[in-house]
Amino acid sequence: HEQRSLLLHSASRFPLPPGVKFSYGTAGFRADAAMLESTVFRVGILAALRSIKTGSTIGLMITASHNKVSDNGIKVADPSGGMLTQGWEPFADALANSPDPDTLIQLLEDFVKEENITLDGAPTAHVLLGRDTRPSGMLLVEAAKQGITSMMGAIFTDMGVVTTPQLHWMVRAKNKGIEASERNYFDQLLTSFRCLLDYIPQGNSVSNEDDILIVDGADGVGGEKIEKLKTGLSGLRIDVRNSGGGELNEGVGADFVQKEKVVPRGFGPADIGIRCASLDGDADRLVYFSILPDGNKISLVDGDKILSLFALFLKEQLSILNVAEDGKGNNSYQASLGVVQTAYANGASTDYLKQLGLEVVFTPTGVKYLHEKAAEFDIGIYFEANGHGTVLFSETFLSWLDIRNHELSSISKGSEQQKAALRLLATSQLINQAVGDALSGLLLVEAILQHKRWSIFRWNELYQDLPSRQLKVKVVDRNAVVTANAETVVVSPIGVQEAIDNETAKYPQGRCFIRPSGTEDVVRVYAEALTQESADSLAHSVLSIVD
Ligand code: NG1
Ligand code: ZN
Repeated sequence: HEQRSLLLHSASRFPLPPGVKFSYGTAGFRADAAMLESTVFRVGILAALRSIKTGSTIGLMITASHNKVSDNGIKVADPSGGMLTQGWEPFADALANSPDPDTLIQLLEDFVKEENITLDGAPTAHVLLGRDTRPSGMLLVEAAKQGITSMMGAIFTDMGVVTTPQLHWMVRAKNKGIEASERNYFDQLLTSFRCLLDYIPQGNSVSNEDDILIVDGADGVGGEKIEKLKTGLSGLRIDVRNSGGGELNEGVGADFVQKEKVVPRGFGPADIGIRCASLDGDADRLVYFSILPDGNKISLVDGDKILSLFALFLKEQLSILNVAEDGKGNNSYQASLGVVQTAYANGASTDYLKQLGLEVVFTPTGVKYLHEKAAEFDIGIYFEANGHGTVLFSETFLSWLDIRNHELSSISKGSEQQKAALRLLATSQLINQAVGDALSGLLLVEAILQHKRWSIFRWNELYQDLPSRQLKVKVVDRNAVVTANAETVVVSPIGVQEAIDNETAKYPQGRCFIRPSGTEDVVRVYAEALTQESADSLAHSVLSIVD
């Protein structure tokens, strides 16, 4: 009928490029931007279907994050603002790879039946679109629009150039009935940041005028957004560099800084001693660093250490809150606090977190896994070592906190307990509940450092990272490597794990694992050991097992 001919017509304008195979991967589809038009068009259709199915607004973000400027990608945000439900990933793969319009339509018909999606009557769908600063984004966003509108009843709102976490935040807000504009996003961040500064313990609030934070914007979208944020910001001085003048992600950004451990472009000896931070190209990753005396190498403060700082602060607030007036713990709520890491977390961070008495859980790489696990706690903190992470608060705990805050404001207004309740509430507003967000993460780090009157050096001393090395290697078929136990063990090909174990055993405190990347055509090797030399040597010998 009508829908069918509409789809046939538009699909014929987006032929599949020959000889490529698309896979939804750890972070949606990614490839050379020139290959992606048909994929983005098809994901537009998928997003419209997902919106019809859920009765909610869905997000589509066009970005290739920290990858090079000639790449691009597309991912879907579900109604909660989180990643696309894993159950739809096989459909996304099939859709992206279907060879011609007829097969595509057959696939859609089958899927619609299987998922009980009703297209009769007057279905409605709404998709929020966003893109990063990549030049290819403009063309690709048009393909997405074509995909969306080839489903009858589907409309889109183009949010223009936004950070990935902004788009996810907007989807979440929209579905909660909150106005989903950029202004609202900034207002929420600024208000909750202000609140955290207002409740800094007496005597700690003297802010040093010379104290400045320098942010490397990776020449992506983050820099310009921080500039906007700054216009409403007080209590923090930020200097932004690499905010779009140079080549995206080239010698700049969180991925570069974390992997290479050298200063990004635009930084140098003049910045020694200053607190610096790096975002990635779409501003969902954040790492901190300070420049070492040689003016080129850096001391890295990675995602694990951001996680540790958050964990320490939140644990402290919870324990202040749980000391009841009558000393019997009345009206206390045993909130569960847990942290989620991947195998890439530095072993020293895991030891530190366990010493704090926290529950540490491991999942495979990929935000979707970490997020899901963190959502099982009242306060769940997750971070990848590369700086992607956030803190999730359960609805139950937030409701309790809200009531408790009201109680406290009548029985002990201004008490330490009430302040702790307010700090926790503000943190839940500041930190993005949809996905890891460099901007909100940065404000939370800054608020906690001021709260504790800590320098970046004091923070970095929480524990000492074990030396590590990450390598990657192109192989014929990376998916021949199959892992288990949160990617720490290779189950196939047979014999590989044994060979890795044999190598690892040669190094004191050695730890090593391999896994196929979900975003690049490589197998990744990670090694950790007591010295940098041994971490390097372990990584290289394991690399030669794979190669
Ligand atoms: P892959 O390529 O699957 O390792 C990388 C990161 C992930 C995650 C995704 C999405 C590493 C080792 N891996 O995934 O943590 O951030 O990109 O961007 O950093
Ligand atoms: Zn990113």
